[in-house]
Amino acid sequence: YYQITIDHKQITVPEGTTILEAAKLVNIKIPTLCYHPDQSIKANCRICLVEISGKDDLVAACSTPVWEGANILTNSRLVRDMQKGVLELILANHPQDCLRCIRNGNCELQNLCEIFHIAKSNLEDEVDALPVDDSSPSLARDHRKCIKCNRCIEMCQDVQGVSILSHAHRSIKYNITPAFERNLMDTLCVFCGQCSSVCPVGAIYEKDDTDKVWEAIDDPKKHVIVQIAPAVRVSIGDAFGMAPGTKVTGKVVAALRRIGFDKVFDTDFTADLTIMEEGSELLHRMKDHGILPMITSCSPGWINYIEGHYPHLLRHLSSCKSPQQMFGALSKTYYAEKIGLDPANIFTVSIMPCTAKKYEASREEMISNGYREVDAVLTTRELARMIKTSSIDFIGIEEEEFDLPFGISTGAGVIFGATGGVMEAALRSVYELATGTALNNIEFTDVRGLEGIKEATVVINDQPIKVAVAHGLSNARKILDYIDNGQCDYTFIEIMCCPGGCIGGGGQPIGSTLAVKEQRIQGIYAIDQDMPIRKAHKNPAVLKLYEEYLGTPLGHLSHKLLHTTYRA
Ligand code: HC0
Repeated sequence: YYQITIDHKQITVPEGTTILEAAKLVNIKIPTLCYHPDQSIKANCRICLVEISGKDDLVAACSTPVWEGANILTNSRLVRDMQKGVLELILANHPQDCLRCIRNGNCELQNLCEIFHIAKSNLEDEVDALPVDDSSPSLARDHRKCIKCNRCIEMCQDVQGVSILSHAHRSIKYNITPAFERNLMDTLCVFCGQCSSVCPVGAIYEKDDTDKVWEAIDDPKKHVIVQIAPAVRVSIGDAFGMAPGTKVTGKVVAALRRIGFDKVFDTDFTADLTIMEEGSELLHRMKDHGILPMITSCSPGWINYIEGHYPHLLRHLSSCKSPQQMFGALSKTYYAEKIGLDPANIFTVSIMPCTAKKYEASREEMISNGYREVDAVLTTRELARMIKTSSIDFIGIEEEEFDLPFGISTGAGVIFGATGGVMEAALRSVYELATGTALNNIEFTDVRGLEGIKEATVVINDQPIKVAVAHGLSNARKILDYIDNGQCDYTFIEIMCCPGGCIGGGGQPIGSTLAVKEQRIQGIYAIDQDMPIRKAHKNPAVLKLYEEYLGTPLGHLSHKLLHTTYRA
């Protein structure tokens, strides 16, 4: 332990504590910009400079460990002048069009400018005008706004292991970009959007599709329906200052009706349907010596990854479309028939925690009955903006229920939103469908939580079945390498692209730290626990859909509408 002094306050801290961490212990907030609580220390923005008293020396608080007798000043004249100077240098190379920026009001650089009262930079705005890359349906990059903090690179290289974003050039031309300054669409980017969720400014962000949705809502000829993904109900509250993990399902439903959607449905319904199809596919492969392990196919960033990086393993993927697309397919067929509308006049929107879902909806395979299955995908962040634009008091709005027939779901559907949830939901059903006996303990806790790769063994008809769950693409890669090396004895694997699963999706409210993700996961399992039905194959609306329309799981119509193929 070391005895140190910060701003004349004495404290004792363990060896290895940084000045930034020590200051936090005595409630002193040193400004930061490149620092992120879940990432490595980068120390490249220099905004956290502090003074070492008596030495006329400045050090970066985020990267400097304390020492015995250290006497640190965080609020001296020198510190304030230097911090403000650093900020002005960053601003000299940053467009000052905050009013038109997607991160206006939610930008770490803008916040610091407010704190330092920077009304106008003393330095001229020197920004060069590289064009905005809006080549992909998921993400846009505005090079001019990048402050070179490197958070996106760490996310892309270390956490996701896809290494699309990297450094280029030196000095004034130094840039963060894909190789050869290509557009994202011309790379193997998986569109997970994890870069956008750690970007402190508006340099990389979700493609905004809200105008498209407003246009459809305002068109009297269009019947506009919407589905909400499992993870959105425990995250959108963050955007309105609610505690992370708070369940706001009924409020989102009410808000969507106020916005003007004609029907409000639940993706959890088609998550249950996915279990019927995927569970049946697994049992079929196990019985008929099909390709094993079978791997889940509902996370679109994961699909992009395996298609781009491990195409020789595509036969391991389940052929099921994701719940988003199953919903879309049914909306243009079964639902259109049921309500007697021409599918050309049905506009289907989904609210997803995910930027890759925008790309998924745009794939040419995702056509049913001659129509695009999902017409527009909004991330949680975009929906929050629409709710604000509509002057809705989200915290005060009274809860409402989903519409029928796609509003009935089970606990199995909602846990899709957390890593391990699809596996747990599948096991709850596969066990009962295979054995014909009731499963008493339905909580498979071995596959829950934030550990990168989780394993479990389940005995079905006296046969031990080994399963695994991975989230975050660098963990997915380890599993794929086991399969490649012939070391894999798993029968079924769940892979989700984003760390934490969809609750940690790249389209979730800004500030989705590890601590926030943990709270969202608790929120998801709490909803499951409160549900009257917790097994997908017991969902009465799903059973009715098979009876009335689809026939049987893996049957002809199910195959046509609910399954897909992949691109090598
Ligand atoms: Fe997910 Fe999904 S669980 S991918 O994370 O399967 O985005 O929440 O909507 O489609 O249901 C995302 C979340 C979904 C889908 C579902 C799956």
